Amino acid sequence: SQPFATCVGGNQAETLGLYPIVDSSEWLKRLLPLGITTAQLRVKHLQGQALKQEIQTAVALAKHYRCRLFINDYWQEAIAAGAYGVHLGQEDIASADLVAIAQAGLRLGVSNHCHWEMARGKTLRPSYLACGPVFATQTKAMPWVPHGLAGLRYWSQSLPGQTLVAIGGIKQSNLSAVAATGVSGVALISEITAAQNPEQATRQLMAMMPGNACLQ
Ligand code: TZP
Ligand code: MG
Repeated sequence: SQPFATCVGGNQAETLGLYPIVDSSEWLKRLLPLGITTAQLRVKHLQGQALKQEIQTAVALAKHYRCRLFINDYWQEAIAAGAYGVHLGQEDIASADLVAIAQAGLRLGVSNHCHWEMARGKTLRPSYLACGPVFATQTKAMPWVPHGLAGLRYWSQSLPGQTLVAIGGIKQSNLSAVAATGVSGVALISEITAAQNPEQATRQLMAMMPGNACLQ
């Protein structure tokens, strides 16, 4: 299998594709067999040994299905489990050891909600910059003005070669327009996890974003 590049691979755009964010390895068991190529484990309800175990289970599943799995927040547990990457918010940066993450060979994704954060996020040279919210969302309190499609186009044109991930309020009805802005990945929570039939919703969303590639 391909060795993981360090998190400073930020000047090399890659296609991340449809990027579901879920809160348990149970979700990954349901979604990864469908061919998901990038996913995030965003656990907010576990700690200690249970958290470590959940991250290890998720990483093992991701390796089995050759999916790029980013672990939200828990960078130490992600390093210990040999995860593909870590996803951090700007508020997490000060307390995270970015050098340790890079030296362990993990990728880094960073959340960005406004121009100021995009500028700061860019200086970290992450594997991808997440731009959100694209549209209004109920999933997480978002006191920022949504980037909108025009904002996403602006970022993809002004940061050529930078891997960008769109997030926030993305649904089947707007996915094609979001993908057409030139972003490398499209992250979604509720459109998948709150769907009546999450597997069917995922298949339909994937079909709208062809060309997803698994790790070799
Ligand atoms: N960061 C920016 S928007 C968002 C996060 C975590 C929530 C996205 O959830 P949804 O349900 O896809 O709008
Ligand atoms: Mg965080």
